[in-house]
Amino acid sequence: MFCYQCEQTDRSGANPGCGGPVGNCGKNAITSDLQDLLLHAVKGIAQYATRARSLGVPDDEASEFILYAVFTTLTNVNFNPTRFAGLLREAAAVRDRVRARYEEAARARGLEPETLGGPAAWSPEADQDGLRRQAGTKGVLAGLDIVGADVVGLRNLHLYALKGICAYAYHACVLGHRRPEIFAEIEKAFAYLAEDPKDVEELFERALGLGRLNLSVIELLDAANTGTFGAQQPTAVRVTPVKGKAILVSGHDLRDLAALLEQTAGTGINVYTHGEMLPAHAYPKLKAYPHLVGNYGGAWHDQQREFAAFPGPILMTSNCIIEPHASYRRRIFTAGPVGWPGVRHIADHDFTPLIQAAKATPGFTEDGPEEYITVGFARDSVLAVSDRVVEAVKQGAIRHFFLIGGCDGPTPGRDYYRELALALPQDTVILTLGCAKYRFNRHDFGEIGGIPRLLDVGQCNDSHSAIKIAAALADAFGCGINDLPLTLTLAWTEQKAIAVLLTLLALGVKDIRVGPQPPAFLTPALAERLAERFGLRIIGDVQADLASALERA
Ligand code: SF4
Ligand code: SF3
Repeated sequence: MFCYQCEQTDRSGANPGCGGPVGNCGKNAITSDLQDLLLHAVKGIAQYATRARSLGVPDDEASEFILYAVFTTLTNVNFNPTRFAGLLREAAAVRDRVRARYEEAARARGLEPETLGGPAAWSPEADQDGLRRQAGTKGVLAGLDIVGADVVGLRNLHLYALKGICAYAYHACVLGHRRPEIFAEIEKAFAYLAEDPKDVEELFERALGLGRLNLSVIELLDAANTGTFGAQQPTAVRVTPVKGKAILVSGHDLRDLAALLEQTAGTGINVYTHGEMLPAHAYPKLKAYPHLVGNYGGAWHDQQREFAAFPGPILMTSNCIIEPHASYRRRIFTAGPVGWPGVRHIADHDFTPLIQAAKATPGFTEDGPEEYITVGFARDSVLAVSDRVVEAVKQGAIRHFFLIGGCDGPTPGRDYYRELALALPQDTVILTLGCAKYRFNRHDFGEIGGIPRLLDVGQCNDSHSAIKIAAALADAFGCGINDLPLTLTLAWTEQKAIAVLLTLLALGVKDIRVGPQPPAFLTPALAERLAERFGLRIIGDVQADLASALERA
């Protein structure tokens, strides 16, 4: 096993990365190896899929399989080796189907079909040991001794951005929003990786191309969410318990939440959001369910303590799951790409077992004190008051905007984001998205002329909304995004953040600060290049960063 895809990777040695029997997230070596092999298999599907598509016989089911399979390999999604062994067999079958379509289409046109090598020629060994043996040469450091660390780092930048892109595209897809050109681009990018590219310049530029691809994907996801559930509206969300039976829903998948709300309607069971599910309260078609009563707990890394204390079953719809304690292992369930060995998985949106578990658990025996936070400042809510915002800036009532977005995590250095938010002067506005906001979103930041100082744009999945807001402000002021009084400070944990970062860079956004630690797969030379071209920097001292941001304003 070797994995260095996330911020919490082991940095204790000279070369950062999780090796040994278990990674810092709890992913064991078997699972990690099978994930590597699954990504190899996906590259093989993509090799044939690109050719089938170019002959006019795309296989959309194969494209959707790629989204799902890749999503399972994101940090803190799926830890179940049995599921990966199954996915590997499915991947081989999907690849065979796509190959057959391609070959048939080629012959129908009088062409001799190509016989492809590399990942396309892989066939799975019969058992887990055999699969792990195959994985041995397919890890993320493959070719290091031949092509060097920069090339390997750039290949992995592609791979991890693609993981984020596939996760976002999967969320859009399950809501019925698919675009053939997005499938095509994802397949092309995996097929490109299958060729073991070596050209640093080309890899670098194509990485920015993945940023542009992700922009299309998050735009599609925005359309999927708002098209299905309505545009987010500013909404006060209760953050304390309501007496009664309870179910907790975590992760990012709004469709799962909607299905659960429908199935629990009229049962007397209350539904709470956790972690990245918080913005769900802002969607008209979700908040219409009166039993969606509130938000419970904070960001994902506190879940072992919080889930142990929650008096009902819990549903994990996407990242981030961590090893369930024995105290709640019988009442946590997974759905979609998520998995943990021994945890019950709901594959068909029939949440009956969860509802039964809720009825059998005590629920909250009394109401907590009434406390609320406000969410729902996605693009429509902010653009609705953009005249007032622009006026407040012109009059000097708002001096600067800080977007503090991205992921929270257990690693050191993350208090930076809370300290920064609390240190910001009263004439500044904070935009948040992702789960990093849990470090400070219970704080009362007050208002500026009726505009809340803390505006939560939503999940990390709502980053398109933040880009729209910035673009609208730039329009209103007749300037570019880089000329706005706006500082972007990002926290990252997993691979969706990599995709979003590439999107921002592809849009030409400069001087982003990211932390707490740089990605381990970026070599010093690559980090230097990003710093030179985009001014991308790692977070430093709160007061010094704040002073430099306000000085630039
Ligand atoms: Fe380590 Fe992160 Fe990989 Fe888990 S996902 S094994 S913590 S680098
Ligand atoms: Fe958080 Fe896992 Fe990324 Fe969606 S829930 S921001 S870390």
